[in-house]
Amino acid sequence: MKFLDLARVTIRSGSGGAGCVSFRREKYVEFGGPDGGDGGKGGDVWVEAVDGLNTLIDFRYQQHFRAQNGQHGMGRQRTGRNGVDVALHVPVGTEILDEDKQTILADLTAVGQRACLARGGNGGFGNVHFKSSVNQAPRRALPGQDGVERAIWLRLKLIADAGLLGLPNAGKSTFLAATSNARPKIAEYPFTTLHPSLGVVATDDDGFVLGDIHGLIEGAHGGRGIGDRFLGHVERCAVLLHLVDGTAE
Ligand SMILES: Nc1nc2c(ncn2[C@@H]2O[C@H](COP(=O)(O)OP(=O)(O)OP(=O)(O)O)[C@@H](O)[C@H]2O)c(=O)[nH]1
Ligand SMILES: [Mg+2]
Repeated sequence: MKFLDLARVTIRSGSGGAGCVSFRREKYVEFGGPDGGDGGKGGDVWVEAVDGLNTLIDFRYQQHFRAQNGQHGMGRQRTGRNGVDVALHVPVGTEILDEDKQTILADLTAVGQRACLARGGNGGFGNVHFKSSVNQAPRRALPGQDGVERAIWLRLKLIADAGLLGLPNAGKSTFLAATSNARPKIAEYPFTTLHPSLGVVATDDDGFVLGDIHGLIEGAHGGRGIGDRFLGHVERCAVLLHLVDGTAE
């Protein structure tokens, strides 16, 4: 599976349905009162952390998500149907950032955790709401509230208990392969590892997750080598292991 840890998506919640202007029509009933129903509420946009995903690659293929609009109100005091919500399924460890890439809107760290990113608009009132003693035939109804449209960034920070750091070729991937069930690519040239990988280390009780990232060289903070792009993936680790090549000068 291809690895992607940053994605921009646009979302739009549903607009509310409009209220209805309608009057009761029945045989032998003169001047039947107003009976226009309310519009339904628009659908919300949610984000939910799910099991079994470890990349945001899906969001390269689908970048727009919109929830359904609410149905308009109808005569005979019928309320419109609410719009269906839409949910973005992301891997555990995904942060949701605002368009400025700074403000954190949500941080999903457990399976099943969800957050609402855009609320659907409320439906408008039908003309039943506007009847009064002085206006028994109101021809007024409200339109539905508009949905919210916004762009957000998804940033994946893998969840590992321990993280491996070190210069390129220090043996990080070899260490991961030797201790866990992961089979990362190992070779004698620097920058073999281009994407972070995780492995589960079996212990007597539960086991823990070990994460391996690319090598860091002097000046990586300024973008040399692969830079510090994937450093966020070891940010949540409780322990960091720094591997040093014992044979190097
Ligand atoms: N002699 C010796 N060689 C090792 C040891 N550990 C790893 N190597 C070799 O060192 C080379 C680099 O190992 P990797 O595990 O790919 O190194 P890495 O830190 O993941 O490197 P990058 O992913 O490029 O940053 C490979 O050719 C390994 O076979 C060790 O303990 N002793
Ligand atoms: Mg490696």
